Parts: sequence; structure tokens; C-alpha cells
Amino acid sequence: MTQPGGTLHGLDQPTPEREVARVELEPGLAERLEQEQLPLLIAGGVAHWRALSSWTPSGLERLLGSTEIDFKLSSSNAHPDFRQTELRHMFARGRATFGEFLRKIGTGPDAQRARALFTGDEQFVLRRRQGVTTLNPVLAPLLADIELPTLFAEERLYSVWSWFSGRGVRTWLHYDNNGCHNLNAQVRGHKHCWLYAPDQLARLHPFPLGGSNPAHNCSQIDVEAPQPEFQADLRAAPAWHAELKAGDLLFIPAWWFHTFRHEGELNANLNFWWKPLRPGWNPVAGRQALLDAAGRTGLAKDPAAAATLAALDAALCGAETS
Ligand SMILES: O=C(O)CCC(=O)C(=O)O
Repeated sequence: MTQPGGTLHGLDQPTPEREVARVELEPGLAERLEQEQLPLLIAGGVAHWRALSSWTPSGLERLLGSTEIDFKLSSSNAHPDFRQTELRHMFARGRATFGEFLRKIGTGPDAQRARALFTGDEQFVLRRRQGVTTLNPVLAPLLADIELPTLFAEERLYSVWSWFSGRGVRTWLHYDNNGCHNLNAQVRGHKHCWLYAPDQLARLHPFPLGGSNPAHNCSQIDVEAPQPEFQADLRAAPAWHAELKAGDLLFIPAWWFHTFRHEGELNANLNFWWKPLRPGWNPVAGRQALLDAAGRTGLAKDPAAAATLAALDAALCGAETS
């Protein structure tokens, strides 16, 4: 099978790929998302947002230009920078005004521009916990030009993040460890996304519990240059592919692994996580339950428990893949 638009990785044989179905906003879609738990691309799902015309570089500069922000800083296009060996380099940050950040990602050679990325790890836009909504005043102006998608009940909303980047950025293969469904809105630019179902956990090799890398929801695999020991598994794992253009809305079901490649001059996204109506059970959800329990009980940081937790994690991640 050929790889539609954009390359996932440098393997000699392409991974079998399935194109994510494109649908329109239509009655019954919300129920379909909850029921099927398969990725869907809602074509033009946010095409009516004023942000599509107002989030130009100069419009964003007017809105947020003087705001001081932290952003991810990689030695390459990969975020987090797991091509590095030291944690402080993997998770390096830069600091600048939003206006300076826009110039950093918007000028110069692509290789330079892809080194910086702003996400909700640095500053969330909105959070809803125990029924209380908190707006981040710094990024709240972004909400004036968008509307909350109507595909889930507002009381189920968990978090809203914004993402800003230049061309060439690769977000590392990972799953969202909050257990939420995700609607990712492309406001400006375009992106390719590859997704893997939770039943592929054994082939995707997340950083193990008990190991030195705390990003347990991220794969160890560099999909752009897969390490020899992971190539057979990556090749065997069926990938779903979607191309998001400005105005599109991508549904990422809870617990699906995903990685993005950013292709626009300026890529701007807003994503919405919400708690599923009917949380499902699958290998990733099961593994994350162990990780969460280890964190809550303090066992995750207890050296005496490290080997046991690592063995349990390895058993969960090594369970047979369908
Ligand atoms: O836009 C990206 O590169 C990543 C988005 C993502 O990981 C998410 O929406 O959860």
C-alpha cells in the first residue's frame, strides 16, 4: 500500500495504512464518536470559526504578541526531543514573547523553524475539574474567535490546549494519558497525523515504568528513523492516516497512539479533551490504570518497588496484539 501524502518513517517497506474516513457535521455524529471509538476527520467542522481568518501572524501578534511564554526547544524537529540522551535536553524549554516566538517559527530555514513548539504543556487555555472551569487569562483572548464544538456535553469538557508551530515539526508518538476523547481543530496551516489503535500497545513500546524516562505515555520509537530493534513491530502495526487542512476537526478516540507532522508555514490548532460517556477498557487503559495507581500510592517513586512495577508494566505491554 502506498503512503498517502507525507511520510511516516524511513522504513524500506511502508506500514499498512488506512485513511481516516472524512465525514461532515451531521445529526447523530456525537453518538457515533462515542459508540465506534474510531478516528474520524470532520471535514470543515470548524470552518465557520472567525479564527480561520483572524489567526494570521499579524493577528496573533496583536492578540498575544507581548505575552511572555515558555516553549519546547528541540535540537531537531522532534518534540519531545527523545533523540537526545539526557532528560534535561529531551525536555528543554525556551522563553520569549509570543511575538518573538512567532518570528522564530516563521523565518529562516525549515530545520531551524521546526526546533520550537508551543503547546498546552507550557500554558493551558481552559480546564474543567470537579465542575469548575478555569480560564488561563493569558491565552483566554484566543477563545473570542472560536466556538466550543457541540459534539460533547459542555460538562464533560476536561481541557483546551493551543498549539503553534512552523513547518517540519514532528510530535513524538504517544497516547494521551488523561483517558479523554480528543477533538483537534486545525485553524491555520496543515498537518498529517498517524494513529494506532490501543490494541497495538505491544508493538509500540512505550517508555517503561521503572525506567529513567518519565514520559511513560510516549513510544520509544522514533517513527522518522526507527531503531532497528523496533522496525519489525512498527512495520506490522496498522497505522491510520489523516491529513488536516484549515477548518478540519480530527477526532482522536481515547487511548489511541498518535504522531503528527506539521506542514504549514504557520500551524495553529486548538484541541478539546472530554471525558468519554462510556469509558472503554483496552490494553492502554489497563496499563495507564497501573501507572496512575503507582503514582497515587507513591510506589512509582519507591526504589524498592521499581523492579516489580517494571515487570508488571512489561507484562502488560507485552500482552498479545490482535
Ligand atoms: O498537533 C500535534 O502535533 C499533536 C497534537 C496532539 O498530540 C493532541 O491533540 O493530543
